[in-house]
Amino acid sequence: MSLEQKDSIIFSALQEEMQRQKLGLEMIASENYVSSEVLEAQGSIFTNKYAEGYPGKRYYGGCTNVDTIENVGRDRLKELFSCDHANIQPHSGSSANMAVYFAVLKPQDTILGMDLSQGGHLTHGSPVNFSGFIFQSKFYGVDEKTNLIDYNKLEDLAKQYKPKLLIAGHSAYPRFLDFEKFKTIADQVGCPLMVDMAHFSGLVAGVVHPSPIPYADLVTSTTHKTLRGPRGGFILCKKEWAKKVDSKVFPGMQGGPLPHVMMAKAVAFKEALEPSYKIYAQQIVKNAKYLSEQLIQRGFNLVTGGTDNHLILINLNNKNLNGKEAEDILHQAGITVNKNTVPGETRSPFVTSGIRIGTPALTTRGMKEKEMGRIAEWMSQVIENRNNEKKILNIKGEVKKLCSQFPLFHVEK
Ligand code: DSN
Repeated sequence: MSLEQKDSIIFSALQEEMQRQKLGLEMIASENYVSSEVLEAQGSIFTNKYAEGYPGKRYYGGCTNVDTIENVGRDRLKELFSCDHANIQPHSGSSANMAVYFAVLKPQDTILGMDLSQGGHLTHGSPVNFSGFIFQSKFYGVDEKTNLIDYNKLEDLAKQYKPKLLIAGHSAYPRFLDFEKFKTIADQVGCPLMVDMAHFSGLVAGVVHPSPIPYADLVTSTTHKTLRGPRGGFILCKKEWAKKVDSKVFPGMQGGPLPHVMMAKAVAFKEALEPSYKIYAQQIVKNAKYLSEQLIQRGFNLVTGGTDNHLILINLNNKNLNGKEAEDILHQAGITVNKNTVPGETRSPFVTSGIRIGTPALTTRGMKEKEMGRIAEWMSQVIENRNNEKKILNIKGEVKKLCSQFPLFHVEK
């Protein structure tokens, strides 16, 4: 029996989601479209298998094939990022971070991470997250004028708080990070440096972003953002941390891994090792830079005045609407973005003063600078004409037309 016959409500939600993904402009900076091969792997029968443990050391029988995919996945990941050790079992970026914290810290130890409201991540010490209630979290942020990380202040804070772990990484910072500087500061206070490269790991793999590997003691990432793999996480580390990290992922924090997801990760890592992936990563950045210029020309206020990576943060105060209103109105025109806090935020995280946009998913569809120019114009038109329903519907029609010219391979097959 097909899914359609067996479970019509779920089937119809899937159909509608396919239409949404096909006919809309996906501009959430942390999303992407996986290849049909990654999709095939994640939908495979490996989902049936328990495989607690690691290759050659499992707590279940019948793990020969899981061992193969996990070994291949780890080897590909080590090759991709030139690192000593890889663990591909974390179910997500959050669980990768949790395993690293458990490997390095004791409850109540101090961590120093980037403030969530200034571009950091929930799991870097936010009081509403496990990282904030298990550990003493302290934060660094950006300079009030430039909105760039204030490394001098960071150094002072590190000396003041003496963290047991310094965390670099962000979910809404449009510039490169100075990993050498982070490492120098960590060394000064005698703590390890963890880099959460979830947002930009695909750019590191594509050699269009500095690599944290030479500097960081431990690196975490998701697999589904710029890296274009299945939803999941991984950890890379120097040899001396390998045993501790592995034991904190399993049995410390997780039970059985998700073999179908590890398989899909391995497929995605192979794709990222191919020369075509470098061209993809270059185009993500070219698109983001061009889109930035086009938005600036239309009077948008970009945090830091542009971007080095795949994401753009827009402060909407000069456009007289908040982040939530912008997210809603752009959605009506078929453009998906997310509201986001901006440095110096005065509104709640449910409202915000900004939006965050990104180019990884559009670039996967094959869109280039020409399309970025059209999108900037539509975004501007939608926001300037937010009370003009007819105008917004017209733009929605244009968006659909553009999307039909850039089919989604796995949906169209
Ligand atoms: N939620 C992710 C993002 O959108 O950046 C980070 O985990």
